[in-house]
Amino acid sequence: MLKNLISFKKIPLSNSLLKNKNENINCYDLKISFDEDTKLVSVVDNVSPEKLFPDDYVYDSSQSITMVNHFKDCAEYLQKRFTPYNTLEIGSNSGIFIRHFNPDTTIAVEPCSNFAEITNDMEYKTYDNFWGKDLSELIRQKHGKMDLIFSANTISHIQGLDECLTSVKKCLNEDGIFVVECPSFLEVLKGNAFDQFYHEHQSYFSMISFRNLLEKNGLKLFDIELVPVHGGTYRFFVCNQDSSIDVNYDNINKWEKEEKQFGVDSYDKLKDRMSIMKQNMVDIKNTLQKIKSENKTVIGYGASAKFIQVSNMCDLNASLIDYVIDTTPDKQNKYTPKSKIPIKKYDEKSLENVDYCFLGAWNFSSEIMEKENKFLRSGGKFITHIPKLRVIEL
Ligand code: JHZ
Repeated sequence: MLKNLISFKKIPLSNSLLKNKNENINCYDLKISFDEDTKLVSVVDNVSPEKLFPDDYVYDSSQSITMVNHFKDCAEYLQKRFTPYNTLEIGSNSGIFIRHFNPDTTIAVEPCSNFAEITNDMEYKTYDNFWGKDLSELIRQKHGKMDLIFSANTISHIQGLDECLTSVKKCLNEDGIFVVECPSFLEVLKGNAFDQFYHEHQSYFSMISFRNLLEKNGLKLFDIELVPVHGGTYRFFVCNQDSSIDVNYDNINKWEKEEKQFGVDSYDKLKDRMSIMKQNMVDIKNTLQKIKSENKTVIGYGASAKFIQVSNMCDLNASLIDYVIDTTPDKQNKYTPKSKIPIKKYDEKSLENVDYCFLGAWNFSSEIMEKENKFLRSGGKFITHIPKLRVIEL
């Protein structure tokens, strides 16, 4: 049974940037629900995947050194641990992970054709379709079953999880491994990261809910790790239900205990966490209003999907955040949807004459603090709202 956890009215799609300020934009209600049966927290579907992931999708995972290093290390680790002959990646974006594999035995799925083109040019056969029954059957017929299927920040974007998971199962060799990375819902809660709620993020997996879904679809969780990207990411290791692979019960039981203690499987406890998140939203607007009343310059750092959510959930606009800087060429010279904050190109002089930077890319805080040490040393300040609002200064 689905129960409403938190709802937001008229929220634009987080990556639907405006080319000009007066462009019309579609907004949709954002309703997050809790399923008492599977314990899954998810968006109540109301936007089609084609609208969410168009052929000019702007998010490029290669814009951060942290992510480039993360996926290189991950690729090397998985090849060493599982020695796969052939590999499939679901949701390959700009090829940040797949580039560390042999193109002759590796294929990819990426529905955003602007990104599929990049990996096709890198000689990785890339299907620019949405993952599901039809595509998985085509892949199985053409390429056979896979030793390794990898998917980062994509399974949590897919509507229709049962079809998604049975399609994975059908493409997996008897002793094949399915590795999934996605933000840990436990860490989302610990960080009060309300900005992780957006239409692209269909599911918010706890280990408990993900394991329930796997079991429902003939798959088994055999190990789990927490990796320190995107505010805390779970790396799930999955195999066929009847595979002989050893299950790491120590790890799994440890996380189950921690999740239960925190209340990720309890509707009432989750409701309490939502109240803390709501307070976080109020604090952001109040603080920005106060700082702006002192005539300070405040800009956003990183026009992430999360920044755009913060701007709309907290009802911000360019009178509170003058503009936001970002390194992604496809985001620059556009506006955040609805909140209409200009997005400017990042360069070495971007922080000159700036008093405060609101950390839109808070998940890259260490990378950014290191890069912007000069700004901090000259008295510049960062504002972060994770896990609660605070100013960072030297
Ligand atoms: P970043 C995306 O979310 C969308 P976003 C998606 N739905 C998803 O699941 C997660 O990723 C994983 C910029 N930047 O990675 C680059 C700088 O300008 O937190 C990005 O635009 N300078 C697929 O969009 C943005 O910030 C920098 O130094 O919330 C960060 O976006 C750095 C480090 C980043 O993901």
